[in-house]
Amino acid sequence: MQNSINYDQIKAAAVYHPKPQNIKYTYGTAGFRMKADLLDSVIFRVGILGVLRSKKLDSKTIGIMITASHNPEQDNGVKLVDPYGEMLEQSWEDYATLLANAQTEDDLVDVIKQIISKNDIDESKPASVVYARDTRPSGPALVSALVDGLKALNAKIIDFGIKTTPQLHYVTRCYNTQGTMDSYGEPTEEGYYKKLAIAFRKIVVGKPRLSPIYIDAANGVGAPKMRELAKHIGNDNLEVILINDDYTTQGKLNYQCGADFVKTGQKLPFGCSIKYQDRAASFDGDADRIVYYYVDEDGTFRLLDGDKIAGLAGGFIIDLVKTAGLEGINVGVVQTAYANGSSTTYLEKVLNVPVSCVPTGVKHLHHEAEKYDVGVYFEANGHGTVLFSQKALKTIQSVKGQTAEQENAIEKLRALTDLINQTVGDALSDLLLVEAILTNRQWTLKQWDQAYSDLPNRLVKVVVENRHIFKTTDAERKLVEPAGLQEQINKLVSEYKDGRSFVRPSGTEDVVRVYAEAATREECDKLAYKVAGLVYDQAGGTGGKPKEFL
Ligand code: 16G
Ligand code: MG
Repeated sequence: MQNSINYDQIKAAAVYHPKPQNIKYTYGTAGFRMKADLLDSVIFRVGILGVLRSKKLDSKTIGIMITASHNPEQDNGVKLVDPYGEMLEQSWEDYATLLANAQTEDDLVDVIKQIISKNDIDESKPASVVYARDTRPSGPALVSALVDGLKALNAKIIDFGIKTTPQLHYVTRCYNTQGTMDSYGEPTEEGYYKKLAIAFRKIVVGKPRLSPIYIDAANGVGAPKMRELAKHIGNDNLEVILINDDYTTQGKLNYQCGADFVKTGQKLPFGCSIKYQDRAASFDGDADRIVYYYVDEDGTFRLLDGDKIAGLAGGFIIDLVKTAGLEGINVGVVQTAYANGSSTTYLEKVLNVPVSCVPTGVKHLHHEAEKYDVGVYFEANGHGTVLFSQKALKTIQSVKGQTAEQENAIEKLRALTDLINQTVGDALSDLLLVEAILTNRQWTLKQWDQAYSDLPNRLVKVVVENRHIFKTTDAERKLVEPAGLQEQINKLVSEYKDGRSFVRPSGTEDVVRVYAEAATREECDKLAYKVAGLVYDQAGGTGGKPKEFL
């Protein structure tokens, strides 16, 4: 009875991980995320949930990642990864929330029993969990809380050490597909690098190497991992210069650097002094986002965000599919409301691809992208990937080209299916994707940028008494509640050329976000702050009205 659940054992372990009073935890878009010192009991319970999920899914290995991505260093967080490397099934998010909020040991046991009975879980099934963490100083203590939770339910525990979030997603899928037809790769860090490096070399073979790429690693886990990956690829294929790679000095993680800093502030990260014609990119703290940038002749900062990457990747893949003569394979792109209006127009009108818009959050994009044979999804913030359906994979694997040109395109598509992380957006894999495409096209960042010009855009945060009164529809592009507010926003928007604006409650911060774009920078800023002011006045704004640019 090694595997069955011993409730006394769970209670005894839970005593060491008491839930603080007066806190309500919620498993949100990115799992649990908050100040690290509030997370001990939560992580212990996430361990328990991971074990239950594994038992439910016939002993498949579940992944658990301890990270708070681009948040400040004092925060931390945790999320669960399902067997094929996808986000935890949505219906289980509620169980995570229930477990986290069980106040006493007895409450905790009650919730566990509820989950077991609702899901008809066979308690005697063995369970297996693989976990990793990023470089945050709070990581080790949280890992030990996690391990206590896993041990309390006698799970098989695999410690994957310090890793990027996408590496944990990768390894989870590897464990669950080992020895099957869909084997995803070797379940090791080394296996990950090899798979990516081999694929990259296949795509760039015979093409002159580009100039070096500066990588701002946000002083996070992406720094050591990128260094490792670069070794596997070799300097003759890709020249990488790391900056903000100090992941051991406390206080530096994400501080004035990283993809989120660059995207939000639309400026260079600290420590980056690139010149005209240099090429640079930023990862976020757990290396699942990437944005590119350069400076123009006149020193203007130019950002190539997730939308630009979607355009670049979409265009390249469509060309390859056409050249390979695989007309039966449809390519589609998935975006969120934050996608720049110009990018959507470019995709629809120039590349002629279908574009879907879904609510913010990787799980929404991922699921929508699965509907295409080849589904490209990117959030403007730089999180994204390309998914190949079973049908596409089979075709690409088996088809034979009639001409050398066709065969070459098929070979490249084949390599892309290995190069691109199929589980989740991955800064390392996405970097190689972009570099591979630019190397093939022999494009500078400026040439890539010329596909379309972004409409000026602005994001403003509004602090309100209760952000949960905001309800949206139409992939978050319209407010349903508070009643009447959307009509007022529409009226404002209609006064600006190419104006667009929407309002949604954040899933990761206690704020409401206002997005606006318009034909000129000035108009865009005005629109953004007018809408923000409207929200503040009409929906319980607190702590000062946002009023810059008005
Ligand atoms: C999380 C999401 C990201 C989304 C962001 C929005 C995942 C893994 N991550 O980081 O996709 O863009 O939240 O944050 O789903 P917001 O709701 O605070 O605007
Ligand atoms: Mg991240």
